[in-house]
Amino acid sequence: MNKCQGCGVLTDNDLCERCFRIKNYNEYKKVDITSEKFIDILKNISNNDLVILVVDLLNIPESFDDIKKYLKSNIILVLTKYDLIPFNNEPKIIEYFNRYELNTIATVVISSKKNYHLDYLYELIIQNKTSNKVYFIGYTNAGKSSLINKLIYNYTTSKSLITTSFMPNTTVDTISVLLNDFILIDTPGLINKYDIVNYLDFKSLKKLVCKRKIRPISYQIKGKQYINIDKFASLKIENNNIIIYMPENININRLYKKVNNNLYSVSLKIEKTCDLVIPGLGFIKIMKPGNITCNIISGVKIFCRDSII
Ligand SMILES: Nc1nc2c(ncn2[C@@H]2O[C@H](COP(=O)(O)OP(=O)(O)O)[C@@H](O)[C@H]2O)c(=O)[nH]1
Ligand SMILES: [Mg+2]
Repeated sequence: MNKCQGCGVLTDNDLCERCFRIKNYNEYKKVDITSEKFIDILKNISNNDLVILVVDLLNIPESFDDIKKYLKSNIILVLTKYDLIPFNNEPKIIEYFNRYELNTIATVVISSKKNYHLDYLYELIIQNKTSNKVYFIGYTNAGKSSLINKLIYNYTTSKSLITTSFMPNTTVDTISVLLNDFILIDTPGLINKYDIVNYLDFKSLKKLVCKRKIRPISYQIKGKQYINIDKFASLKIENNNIIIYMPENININRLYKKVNNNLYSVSLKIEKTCDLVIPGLGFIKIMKPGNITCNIISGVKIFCRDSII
């Protein structure tokens, strides 16, 4: 048995059946893995090995406590999918991440898709690696495998590709790839069990895929109004201004009276301007204090954070 080059699972061939089907037929199959496997991998990273923590700028986790708990190595924080976000104040974005108190030696904003800042990141890796291993960690779907593929494509003559997809848990086990004289190690990634991706079928998951830069949608809300976000969520808001940052295929509309749905209801008291985050879906900037009722698919945990823009 050897490891599948696409996802790390044990297989008799170079590529397992699932990766073969994703690559050749665009056919996806969801696999269930747990965070325990990833935590075991984290615990086994030596303090000497450099770690690249990959964060999706569109899906920033509420905290990094799990990662901080198990990881003692130096971290290069990589904020990716910059091509998708409609704000371009890089110093401000980088400064925003100070609040997480990660053990970072550098922070860089990149886009694997647009090859943005990959040269800079490559230099940082070369300068800061203290062993021949560099681990890529973060939440599932953050863009770890895409980043490794881009580094291999840019800086080696190798053609091997790790499987990437918009489905969670594409990478199943560690995958090692050689980047000249050192090894890049891809990992499955931590699962946020409160992320909406865990509760959607294939068709809905496809809607979450963001193909181009997000176009924010603003609403001035006078009196009591309802904002419907596809079948996924609905907000009851009074006298406020909001800006919605979500993928273009999500259907968003405003209603003046309530429609029945079987979503789970959460009441929020907003004290100051903040972002209301729906993990995996996007976020809504709420400009004024007030009460908001959010109806959401049961199991998804929304949260408020200081506004990033
Ligand atoms: N627009 C954009 N999409 C990206 C970027 N990096 C990754 N993605 C997409 O994000 C999804 C998850 O990527 P993947 O590399 O499989 O994430 P992983 O689970 O962390 O390995 C895929 O649909 C990728 O095409 C990026 O820089 N820009
Ligand atoms: Mg992956």
